[in-house]
Amino acid sequence: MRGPLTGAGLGLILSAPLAALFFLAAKLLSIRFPPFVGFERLSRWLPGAWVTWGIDFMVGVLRRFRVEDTSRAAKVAEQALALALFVFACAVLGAVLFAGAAHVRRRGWKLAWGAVVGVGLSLPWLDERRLAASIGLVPSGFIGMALLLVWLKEQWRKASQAVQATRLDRRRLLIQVGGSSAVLTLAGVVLGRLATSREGIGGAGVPWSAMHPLPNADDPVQPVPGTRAELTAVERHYRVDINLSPPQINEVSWRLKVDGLVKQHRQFSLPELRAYEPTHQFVTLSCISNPVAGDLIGTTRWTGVRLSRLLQDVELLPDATHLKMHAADRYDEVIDLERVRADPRIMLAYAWDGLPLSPEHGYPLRIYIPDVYGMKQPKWIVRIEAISRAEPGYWVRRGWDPKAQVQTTAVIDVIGPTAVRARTGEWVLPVGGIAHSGARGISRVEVQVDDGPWDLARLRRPLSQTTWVIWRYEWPFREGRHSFAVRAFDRGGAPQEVTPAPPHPSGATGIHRRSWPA
Ligand SMILES: Nc1nc2c(c(=O)[nH]1)N[C@H]1C(S)=C(S)[C@@H](COP(=O)(O)O)O[C@H]1N2
Ligand SMILES: [Mo]
Repeated sequence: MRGPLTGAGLGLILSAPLAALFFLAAKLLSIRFPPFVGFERLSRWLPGAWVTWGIDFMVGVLRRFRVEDTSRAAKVAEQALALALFVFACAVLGAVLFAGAAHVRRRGWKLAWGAVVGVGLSLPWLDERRLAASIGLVPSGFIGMALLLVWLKEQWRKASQAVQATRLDRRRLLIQVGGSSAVLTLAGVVLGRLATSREGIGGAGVPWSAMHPLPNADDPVQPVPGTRAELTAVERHYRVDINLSPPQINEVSWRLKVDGLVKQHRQFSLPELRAYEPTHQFVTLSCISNPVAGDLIGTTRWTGVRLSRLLQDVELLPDATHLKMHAADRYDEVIDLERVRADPRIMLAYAWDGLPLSPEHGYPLRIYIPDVYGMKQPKWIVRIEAISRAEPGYWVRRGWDPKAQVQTTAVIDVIGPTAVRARTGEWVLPVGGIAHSGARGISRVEVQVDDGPWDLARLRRPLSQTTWVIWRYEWPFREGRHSFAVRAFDRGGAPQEVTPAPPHPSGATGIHRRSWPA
């Protein structure tokens, strides 16, 4: 038993320099970081229910710790998990290697065994999108590590068999291995970082919002200070997707392919798409995993080409009824052609707030579909395929609502912090927040304090029919501790769902409550 354990320990130590080497090499070869590839593969592979549970759990923990930016923290947590998985695999490699090598005498066979185990364990980390480069890198890394381990096993044995000062010899070996590992790790990370800083992708320029007033700037209903920003800065917009690092797409070689049930396959370059008359729309995008009052929701100004307009230049065959959108990360979703033809707001977007999409948010092209959660709206689109029937998309296949229509919700962002003197002379406590109902708008927001009646809040004119609405309420102040609740009604007067439901499978519902003072 000592053998495999020692092997696992040495594998654990060596996983650090191997990861650092991969980090540097991945940058230089422009392939994805192998530990991330393995984790992404696993997350696409596991049953949807497990992944959903994992995401819910993570969002829950992050919220409990009141993390500022859930989606960013979640990505960091996932990346840490990916590294942990990689370290674990290296420990397994060490254990298997030591266990097997104990049964072979000849040095040649030991080395052969090392190579076999190395190749075997390298398979899950290969990047299928850059197979050649990744086959050049990953197996050699693992084989190198395996051979090093075989050699170390020999050294370990010698150290153990030395006539005297056994402990010391072993300790010296460990210190040597650990020390060189640390140095190599540091070097790999530093060099890798240097290689990254040279990449610098686009994104330069001035956002639209820095040069233009918002369309509702003159509205007399101003947000209560402490309400979230009405227009989310793009770098503060939540990010949710199935990747640990976003697909890096080169605009020069990228094409939007349109094929399937079409008379003739078409390809569009980004300049060709930009040459169409652009359409602009203020949009609130929300993740279906967003809990009531969560931060997986954001609003910005989308620019793109109307999908219905683009389709005029593609000859669809009569039996085409749906469009399947394929993304560079192998994400996919399907949309009804009737809906596309009926809704001119549906666009293929290439800009947010006047700037090209960032790599995280779908550069170079993503779709906007009003009234549905983000899961229905692929980023990094590379291909649109005309098909003749509905098909479940990525998250639908994993158990989420096929329609994924945005739920009506209202959120209290801020209470107070203190009562203020109103113009009428009485003391009021300002309360403010947002309400959102996809593209169905908000007609009414009501606030209830303690067991009092539901009272109307004032609504600020929204940026568009497809964004959240900012509301505010002046509560006639009374001393003591109070509980505040808020509820919303959509444009048609339909009340929000007040029964609490978790995000899975159809989006979170329920009344948001807060007490004051906190
Ligand atoms: N290609 C691709 N598109 C995707 C996803 C993804 O994983 N891959 N995630 C979807 C989900 S679940 C959401 S909530 C939105 C989030 O968009 P954002 O990260 O720009 O806020 O992207 C959607 N589009
Ligand atoms: Mo999402």
